[in-house]
Amino acid sequence: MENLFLGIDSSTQSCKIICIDSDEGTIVFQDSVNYDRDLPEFGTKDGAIPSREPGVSEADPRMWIRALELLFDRLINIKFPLNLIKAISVSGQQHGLVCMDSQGNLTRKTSKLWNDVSTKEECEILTEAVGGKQAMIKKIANSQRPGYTASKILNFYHHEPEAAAKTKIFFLVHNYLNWFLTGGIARMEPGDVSGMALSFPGSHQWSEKVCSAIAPDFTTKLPPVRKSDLSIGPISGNLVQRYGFSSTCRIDAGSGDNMYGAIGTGNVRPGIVTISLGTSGTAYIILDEPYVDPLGEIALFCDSTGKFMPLLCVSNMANGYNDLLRIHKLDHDKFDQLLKKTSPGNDGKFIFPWFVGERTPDLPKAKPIFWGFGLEDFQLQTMCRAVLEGHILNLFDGYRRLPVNSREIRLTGGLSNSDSWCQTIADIFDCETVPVKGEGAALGAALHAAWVYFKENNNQDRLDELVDGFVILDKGRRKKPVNAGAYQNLKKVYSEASRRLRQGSGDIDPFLQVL
Ligand code: XUL
Repeated sequence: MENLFLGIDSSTQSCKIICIDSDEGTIVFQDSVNYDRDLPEFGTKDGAIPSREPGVSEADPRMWIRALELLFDRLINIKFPLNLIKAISVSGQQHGLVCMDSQGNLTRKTSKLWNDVSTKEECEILTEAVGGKQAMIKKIANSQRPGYTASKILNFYHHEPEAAAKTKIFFLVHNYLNWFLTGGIARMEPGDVSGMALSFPGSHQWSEKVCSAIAPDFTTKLPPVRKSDLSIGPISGNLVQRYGFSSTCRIDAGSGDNMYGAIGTGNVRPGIVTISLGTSGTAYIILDEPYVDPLGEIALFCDSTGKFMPLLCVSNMANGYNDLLRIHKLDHDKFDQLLKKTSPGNDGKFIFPWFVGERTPDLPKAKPIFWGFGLEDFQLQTMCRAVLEGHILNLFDGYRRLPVNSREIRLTGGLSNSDSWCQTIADIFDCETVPVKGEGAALGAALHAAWVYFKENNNQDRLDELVDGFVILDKGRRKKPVNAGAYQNLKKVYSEASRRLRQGSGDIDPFLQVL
């Protein structure tokens, strides 16, 4: 156990850690803390504080630190040799905003998360300031969406000007945890920074137009952005004292959860597609050069290895499915049994699964829509298939814009454990799917920590070797498309109906009515 590396994934609903032994090629420890269950004092549901205000999704950043402390306590209790950990890397949910004063106090008690869609107005203001959507895409390779960080910051300046004035540092989630782990180092890196929508990914320059539309002094509050493949400093003396880490343990740059999901699923070179089925649904590829979607529906981010990462994100994925299970007291097996009573394509019935508004298509205030249902169709089995297929049709509709033609899709995230999900994705995408074993982003973080450590200490670039040694495809659960024909027309119907719903020709926008 000479070379241990710790990966931490601070995600929407939980904090997971994985410790790898790079010499043995083994995972030596993994554990997780679920915020709702294990930290009830923070009062979250699905990782966010329930809010009456439409579209608001926020959490107390101290909860993420508390989760980490709880996991370190558990390691101490089992006498884990924390002193042998050579480096730690943090994966964080993307886009979440943490605001801090010069003393390290939060100037905003809660952080607006990636799935907060309350900042549509601010997106419009920023877009107008730059000269419209096309001009914005030209400047930063992305359109402004409420999920991204820029509009969250403008919203803070608008609604809490005094607190914004007191703020000295604007952070993303993983930067905040790095700040805690190092005892005060404030650094950013290109992967997560590209999700702020403040710069052209990879350009190393804040967009003057976007930033000045937020506040004149705003860029002085953004920490320096350094390369993703560097460590940022040693672990803090305080954590060495409390937990027995070695004082030489390094904290590496860290990144967003999708960037680390890519590493944890072996997606480190062009030609591979990953779909992550978590609270959000994402599909991404890695490219050597930037890809800019003229409609701004596919985001352009940097990855955490110096390349580019075009990414589709839908905000509705596990939510509709999990709520259906909860409300009807179903488990995955019972759901699958019910599904067997229906046939693929559900005779044309599906749900536009826009339960919490939607990022792609860009409908932050949308509501779900039942399509094709007659009065006799509201039976549980029909609903089950309509929810499952609705989620996947929605994902596919955005996926078609990714510049890729893949023969195999790698699946990660909680729902990749369900064979119904894996098979239905294979059928709707008309492409083989294979789940990747383990926790993608946390494993990616541990592998990144090891990669950076060996680069900095032994001058070795072992990324491919580490990925090949640790990323295991669950080949026994590979699914070939067997019902692709059932979805050919349905996909066209979904796409065209979605387009018409959004076209809008009347004087009210049905997606903006709060009834
Ligand atoms: C991606 C996105 C989500 C979060 C989830 O742009 O917003 O996938 O990263 O943690």
